[in-house]
Amino acid sequence: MNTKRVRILNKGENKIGRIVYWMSRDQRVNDNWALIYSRLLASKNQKGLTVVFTLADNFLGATLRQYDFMFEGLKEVQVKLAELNIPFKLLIGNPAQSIIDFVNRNNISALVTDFDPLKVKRVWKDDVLKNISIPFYEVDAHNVVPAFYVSNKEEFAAYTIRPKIHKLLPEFLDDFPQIDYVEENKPSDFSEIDWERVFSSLKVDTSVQRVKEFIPGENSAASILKSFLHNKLSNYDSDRNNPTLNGQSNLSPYLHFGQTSAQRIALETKKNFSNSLGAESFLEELIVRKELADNFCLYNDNYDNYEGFKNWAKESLSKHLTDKRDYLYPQEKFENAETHDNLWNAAQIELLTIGKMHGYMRMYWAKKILEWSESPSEAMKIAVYLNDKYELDGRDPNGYTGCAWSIGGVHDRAWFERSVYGKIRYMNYNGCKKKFDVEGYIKKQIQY
Ligand code: FAD
Ligand code: FO1
Repeated sequence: MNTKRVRILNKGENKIGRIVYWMSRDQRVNDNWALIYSRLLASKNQKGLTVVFTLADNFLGATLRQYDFMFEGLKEVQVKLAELNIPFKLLIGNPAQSIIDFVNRNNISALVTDFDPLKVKRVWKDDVLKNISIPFYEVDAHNVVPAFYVSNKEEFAAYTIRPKIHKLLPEFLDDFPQIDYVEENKPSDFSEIDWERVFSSLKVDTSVQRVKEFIPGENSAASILKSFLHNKLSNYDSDRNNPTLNGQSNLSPYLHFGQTSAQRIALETKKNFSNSLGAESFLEELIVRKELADNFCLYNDNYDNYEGFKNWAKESLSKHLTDKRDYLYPQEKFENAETHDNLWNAAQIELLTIGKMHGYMRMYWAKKILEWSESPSEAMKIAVYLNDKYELDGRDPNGYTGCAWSIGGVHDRAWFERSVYGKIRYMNYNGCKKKFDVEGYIKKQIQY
């Protein structure tokens, strides 16, 4: 395993004992570098290995919809780990405190966790660092090229990070070793999880219903990938920006919860479909765009708010702060799809009902929130709030970056100036009409 995927958060004193993988972002057994590294440490120690997941209430505004999807995936993780004789523990309460107590009470000799650039995760890890003395490792199991290795600064745009990623792909797009059975674990290391009781004890917003379009879990992700590569990849480049077609992979909920590995998807695509028409643009999105989002969140602490925008954008937007808005809506008008624009409302209805808005519509959707809100910072707040409350794939670096791109021109260039938008790229209804059958898209959402 390429140890450049590992960052030592705490050297700590070495002792012989059980290894713990604190699973968080990458909630899967196959193709998971954090689990692979934990397995390596356990085999060196000839001691057992436990996987621990700390359950946080109301994670970044997540609702029943997302917790339901995540729980189903975690149940599958527990089953797959048991086949390898690895126990899975679900700890309730403050995640950092839960893991500190678990480590200090169970003679754990090293702690491994998966990399995540979000601020909330950094807080958890900092708390843990202050309260444990054993070695603590962070493994990037989410990106093909580790985010902390590909660049040590906030990248300006896709064109600046792309060459850095492409240069390193031959080294990091390598295959995954198998995880072998953990002899050292004993039956007493395992404990039952009362999933229903835990789920019903969650204090989450139950008004956002679970979705039925997407079957959660590692197995489902693998079959979605297979059918995408065989049936949709060849038309991906032409179809992916047409919201009336189902041309995208629909892998984002699985990537977000780590129920599939972007590296595995890239390996499959390159190995069996490299000459497919859509392969190149699919890999561009899956690797360059996605890893650019992690880079943005890793190095810009204001990734989720107006302050995170570039200066050129903030100057331009504030120059137009007092421009008259043709329409002005409060958050709940947006939330209830009650604007004057039936195309925008249809996109919001898709978000409310399906839990996954088409990628092209997300740009239009966020830019119109900028156009119809009293300020860009208010617009960013509303877009992030709605995105994280209703998107299955929300609460993700891709989402904060997507909102910042749409509203604040992050990773985009300045466009010719206009009212309200300033130099932020503009999109409008007529532009959509030229690109796809707007009426068809609206009808599809309304009848839903
Ligand atoms: P595909 O087109 O099949 O792409 C495959 C994968 O490539 C995606 O799953 C994703 O991991 C990556 N990818 C594709 N487009 C982008 C992109 N623009 N930026 C970063 N990675 C990308 N993506 C999320 O995962 N979660 C979000 O909350 C989210 N919110 C967004 C909000 C706005 C305003 C915008 C403009 C974009 C947002 N995106 C978000 C990015 C993109 O729209 C989604 O990743 C994509 O639509 C997911 O569907 P898919 O997996 O079927 O896409
Ligand atoms: N990660 C955790 O470690 N514990 C949680 O309880 C948890 C809940 C959760 C709910 C919704 C959601 O979208 C993500 C959630 N995550 C949780 C984090 C997730 O695994 C990802 O790490 C980040 O959201 C993306 O970086």
